[in-house]
Amino acid sequence: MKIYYSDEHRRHFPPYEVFDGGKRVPYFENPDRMDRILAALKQTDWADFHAPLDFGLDPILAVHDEKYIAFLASAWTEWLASDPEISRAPEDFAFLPATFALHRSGRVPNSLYGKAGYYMMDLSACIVAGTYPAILASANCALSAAEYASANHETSFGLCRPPGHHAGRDYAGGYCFINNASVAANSLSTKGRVALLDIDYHCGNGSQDIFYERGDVLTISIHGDPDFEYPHYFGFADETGSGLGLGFHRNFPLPKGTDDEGYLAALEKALQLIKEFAPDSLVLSAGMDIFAGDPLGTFQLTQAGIAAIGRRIAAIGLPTTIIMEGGYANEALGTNIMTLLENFK
Ligand code: SP5
Ligand code: ZN
Repeated sequence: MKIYYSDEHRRHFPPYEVFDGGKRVPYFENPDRMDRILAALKQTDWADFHAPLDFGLDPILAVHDEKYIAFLASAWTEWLASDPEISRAPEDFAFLPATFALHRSGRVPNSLYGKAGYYMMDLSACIVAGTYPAILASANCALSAAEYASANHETSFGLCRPPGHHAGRDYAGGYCFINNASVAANSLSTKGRVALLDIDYHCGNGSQDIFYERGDVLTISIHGDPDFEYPHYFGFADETGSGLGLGFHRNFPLPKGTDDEGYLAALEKALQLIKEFAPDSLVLSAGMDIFAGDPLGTFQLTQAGIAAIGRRIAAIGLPTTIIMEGGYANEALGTNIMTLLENFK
């Protein structure tokens, strides 16, 4: 299997994030995640690693707001220039706002902190010196995987970091800046109908936002119910798209503690919808935070459950672009992703 990966992600390693209750904790979405996956995949005889191609900004700007991307590109250097305390020890800091826009008016502030509160939904999408090159490389991994899958009618893997599915058209959040899976799905949509299935533990609110009014890309997310889980404001079952997109978005919110059986029942329904849509290709947002014991999850999926998920998705027989999303039980992450992928090789 072709796997697209770049070491550029290492440049994005914020020293902390802020949890509920204002708790400052070490950054869960860390480079060690990739090291665990690389170690596991390098032990197989089927993982074929490639550096991503550079697709430039056009495919990114096809799904993201131009001013939002410009903010991501310049925020760190502007911040550094604005505050001598930061420039004395930049590696100790993460650029984050302390004021958020809530219901946005469309009036983008001119000030840097104003922009940050406008373009960020939470305190986890921290910007550091290397964030921008890392997110571009991550998007290029997704695009490279999509191009290979579509040209060869095969399954490929974009080993993306940072992840992407929480990033909307014009906002960052949940460790995500550029929505890698949506960038890939949008590029594939120029060649045919696309389904984007999101199995990360958290609702793929960014992908939902990006394709909400489109009928040519079916988006489906299976996740912890926003009634108790992040991202709190999106991912309810009655959100089904609007305008031309009405009926082309579906959410499967599941209870705390969902096990293999409960999860696979929801997956069957999602796969049935995908079959009815009859897409030409599939994008899979693959978050492994569904695994039992994930520090950010509550589901109880076993390794056998993850294998079954892979088997059932592979069985629908579509060329699939698999995109890495979350998963924070680092010790198990390599084995989990290998267990998922080996069904598609
Ligand atoms: C890509 C992805 O998986 N992003 C997830 C971002 C989740 N951020 C919210 C974290 C809420 C943490 N709750 C911790 C419970 C600790 N027991
Ligand atoms: Zn997640």
